Amino acid sequence: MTFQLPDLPYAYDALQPYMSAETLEYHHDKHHQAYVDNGNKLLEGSGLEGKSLEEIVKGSYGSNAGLFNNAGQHYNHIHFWQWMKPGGGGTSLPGALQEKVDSDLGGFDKFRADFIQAGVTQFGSGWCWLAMKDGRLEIMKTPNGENPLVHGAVPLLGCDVWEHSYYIDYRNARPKYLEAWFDNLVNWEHVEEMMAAAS
Ligand code: MN3
Repeated sequence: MTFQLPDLPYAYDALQPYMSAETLEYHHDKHHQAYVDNGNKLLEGSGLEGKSLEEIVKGSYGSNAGLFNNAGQHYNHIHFWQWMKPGGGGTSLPGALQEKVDSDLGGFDKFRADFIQAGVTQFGSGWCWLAMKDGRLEIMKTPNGENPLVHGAVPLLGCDVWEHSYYIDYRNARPKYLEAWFDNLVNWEHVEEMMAAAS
């Protein structure tokens, strides 16, 4: 496949005041575009041309770092845009997701605290995740462009904790960004759809 930058599913200013138009414009138009452009260059001659994005991410992990970093970040960002929506967040999860969070993660409050803590404690650039592994929900964190796909799990929700995702709006206050993101932006219906597809 050839990597292509998807359109944002909302306007640049739709996630204000929690994520500014300036942040979204740079993050989508510059950072994600660069992963797409570099990924396409590195895909040529890699032996993974024609594979799905998931196959390219898994197939380059540990063997082609340049391609992996860019393909991984392309995958992560395609979903990151979908994992947010205007008027998202809140404390009420869709029913099937709530049940799974209760049984596997000790309830919503513990899930929220553990997810935010994973993002706060990811040293340097990376992501924190809700993922499905062996039929159970897990909280994970990964460095750089890595994601749960390369650890035998399926990502259901991920938050980008690279500084480019929050520095314009929150400066160095990563915990404040994570709390605002979780409480106000998460598209829980999309998370539940990904959980259903992974089950
Ligand atoms: Mn990013």
